[in-house]
Amino acid sequence: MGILSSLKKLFSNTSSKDDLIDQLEELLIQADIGTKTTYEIIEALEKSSKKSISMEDFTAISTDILQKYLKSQQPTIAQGKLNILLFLGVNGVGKTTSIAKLIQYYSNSIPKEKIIVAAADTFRAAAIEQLEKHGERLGVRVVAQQHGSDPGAVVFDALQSAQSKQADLLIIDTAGRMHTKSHLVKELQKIDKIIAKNAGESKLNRILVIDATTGQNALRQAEVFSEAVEIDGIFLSKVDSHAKGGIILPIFQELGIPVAFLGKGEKYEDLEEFDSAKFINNLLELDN
Ligand SMILES: Nc1nc2c(ncn2[C@@H]2O[C@H](COP(=O)(O)OP(=O)(O)O)[C@@H](O)[C@H]2O)c(=O)[nH]1
Ligand SMILES: [Mg+2]
Repeated sequence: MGILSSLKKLFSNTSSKDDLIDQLEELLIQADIGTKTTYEIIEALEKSSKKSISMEDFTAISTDILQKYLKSQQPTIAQGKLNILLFLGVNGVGKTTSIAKLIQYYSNSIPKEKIIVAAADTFRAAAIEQLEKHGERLGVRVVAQQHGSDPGAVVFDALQSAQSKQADLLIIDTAGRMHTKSHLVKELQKIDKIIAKNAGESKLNRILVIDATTGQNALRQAEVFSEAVEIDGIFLSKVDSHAKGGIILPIFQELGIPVAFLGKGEKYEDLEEFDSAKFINNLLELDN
């Protein structure tokens, strides 16, 4: 049962304010928005001087509170210099797919010959092929080396290529093997250093891809990647699934990372700029 139908049932069947608040608490916990936000909403409801709470009261109070912890921020593309998007995230969250969506998105404003993609997930041969296929279909150049080669070397190559072609946008795909945290952190720091050293006058945005279906584990992922490098924004993927991605609230509260984009399917056009009002409506299922 969705949140909305549960809410409707709750508001029509529950007469006591205390009972209602108890059950709302349960529903909010299920929405993955984190305990902090849940308790803030519950406290506000308890403090309300009204004898009974209507569905409208609840949505007004929770929307206000949720809004505080949702920040939208898309990477700005600087003119006349190289813009770099470094894509990070655990294997399978949707990095490569999301990169393909962004190539399509940016190719509205940037000529395709000024966009380059780097296949720095060298761990799996299939990952390189997957990116090359997208590059072919979308008509952009993919810089890649052999399977198993050093990701740092791929990034170095891609930076050279971007500079010699005076590219406007370089998007870097990476591997996100979480088998050992220290290995992952080291590898990412190395890539980050290579960019800092060799990217000249460029603008770097590090985008962490979070899979909306991951639930609470996503906060842990965000913590680990933030430990390695500074994260500038989140790409929240798979919002088309049953999961609504409430987890971005605790991530913003704990780490202050804003959300840039939502991925809503497997096609190139299944991309949206993050809009907090729309996100809250979807989270509370208020629109349908
Ligand atoms: N439904 C849905 N599936 C997605 C989305 N983004 C990625 N996927 C799927 O998730 C799987 C892993 O994606 P991939 O881009 O290879 O992840 P990576 O390992 O992080 O590069 C693939 O089957 C994708 O088609 C999305 O927004 N919605
Ligand atoms: Mg990939």
